[in-house]
Amino acid sequence: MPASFSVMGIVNVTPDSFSDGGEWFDTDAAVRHGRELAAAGAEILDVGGESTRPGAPAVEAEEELRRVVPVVAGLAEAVPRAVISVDTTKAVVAAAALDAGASYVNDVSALRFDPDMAALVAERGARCCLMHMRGDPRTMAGEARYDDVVDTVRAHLEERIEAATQAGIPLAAIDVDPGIGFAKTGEQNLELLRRLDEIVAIGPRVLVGTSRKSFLGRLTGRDDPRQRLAGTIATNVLALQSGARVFRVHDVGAVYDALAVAAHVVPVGRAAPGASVARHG
Ligand code: HH2
Repeated sequence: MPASFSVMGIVNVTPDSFSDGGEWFDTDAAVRHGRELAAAGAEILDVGGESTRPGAPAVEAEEELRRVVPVVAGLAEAVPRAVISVDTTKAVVAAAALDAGASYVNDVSALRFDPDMAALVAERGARCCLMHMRGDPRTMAGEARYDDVVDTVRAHLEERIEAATQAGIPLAAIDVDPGIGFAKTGEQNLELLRRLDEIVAIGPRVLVGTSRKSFLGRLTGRDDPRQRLAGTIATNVLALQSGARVFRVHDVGAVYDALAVAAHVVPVGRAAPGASVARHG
């Protein structure tokens, strides 16, 4: 029996994302892109309207709503079998996305930036991802100082799981993410991947997001983020081997195929809830 995994396809409805800013800014283009990602194997479609690249400007809620909600609604109708995720730190955006058909909240602040977010996720019975980050995208580059990055990330995620469950979110509805590239140096990203089993040991399903990130470019000499697919595949396959089960990527087809093959080789761990290796037709 192969290991189970889910691919989360990235639908950036932004003018300024680090690798594909502007490509899917138009609603129809974003919905078309999401449909293609689902056909290529994405079980989850992660719709975001605010870039989190280091130094990215904040986006007002009104503008984020305008970007994200029509795309979530379009995808919920066009790809009803997909799990639609909203990549936001704002409760008002998450609420509108949940109304429009999303059922997963990917909050890179792990429910910290908006005091209404945890209660919203709990009330709506949504699934969520709690990710490690320090500061915010404007300040995080200066905060990559740790005695032991893995120990710090693990303790932070355990604290955020406690906060989320206290707010009424069931443990089974929580995924955790070490936040590759968020307030981390390249070496710290590699250390997290090397010791990812320590994050897996926390308990919840682990999501990783290495796709096209700059540490891959530095290791391979690839300045253009679109040329970082091989590095993306290598890190995702290694993460699968370490027990991660959700893979947030731009290039869904290639990563899906790599994981589908690797899943037949890695030891089968705990089954991930709701995960499967069947590609959507
Ligand atoms: N990375 C990005 C955005 N959201 N969410 C989770 N859970 N994990 C990640 O690693 C993660 C994330 C950054 O990638 P991208 O969306 O392509 O870029 P941008 O933030 O510039 O739109």
